[in-house]
Amino acid sequence: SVGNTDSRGGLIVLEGLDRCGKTSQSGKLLSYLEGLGHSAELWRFPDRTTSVGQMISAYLLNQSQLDDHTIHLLFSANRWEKRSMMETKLKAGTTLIVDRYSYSGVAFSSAKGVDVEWCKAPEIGLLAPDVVLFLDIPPEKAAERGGYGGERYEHLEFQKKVAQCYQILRDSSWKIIDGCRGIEEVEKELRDIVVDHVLACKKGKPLSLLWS
Ligand code: 2DT
Repeated sequence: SVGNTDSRGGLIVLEGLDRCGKTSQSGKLLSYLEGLGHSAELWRFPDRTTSVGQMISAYLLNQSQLDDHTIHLLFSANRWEKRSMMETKLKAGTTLIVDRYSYSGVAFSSAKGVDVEWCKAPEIGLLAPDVVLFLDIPPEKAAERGGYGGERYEHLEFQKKVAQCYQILRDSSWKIIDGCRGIEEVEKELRDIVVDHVLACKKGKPLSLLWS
């Protein structure tokens, strides 16, 4: 625990394969929470706006080559550079809806063969999500949805490996959401889960840290 028990915002993370619907659902959750009168912001990782983020973006666009460990640490650094702002916002009562977080970090790097424990180590001490909404969709189905861009990881064979790597990261903060259903049906399920967590945080649920 980082010791704060005052009313705070929730740290809500969406995870899943490319094309699972995370980004659309994140936007919908933001509007929903705002409509209920909650203070909320939409964040995403990688945050490509920082200088570290620009290095990550160039790598994802295949404009640069980096060793697997090096890019892993850049993704992690990109979360660390936002950590204090994250804590400030949460303690000020703002809920953060975060599109990808440390689980993407570990799943994508370990899918390349990097050791899982090694992947987790630089994430230790980041803020732990109050809930991880994992939008579950088979890689083949995600690929059928089309719209894979031309980025580095957007290939079926690699996404299959990522799907396996996500499995071993599941913990008690995860909710597995069937992402194969229609967008409204998924949205409805997410809304209730998120509101429950936002209220629990408001009532004083303490912040905790990764990786535990
Ligand atoms: P999008 O911006 O389209 O989500 O793609 N990734 C992401 C990692 O490999 N490690 C990380 O820590 C994070 C946050 C997932 C970003 C791509 O980068 C991958 C897809």
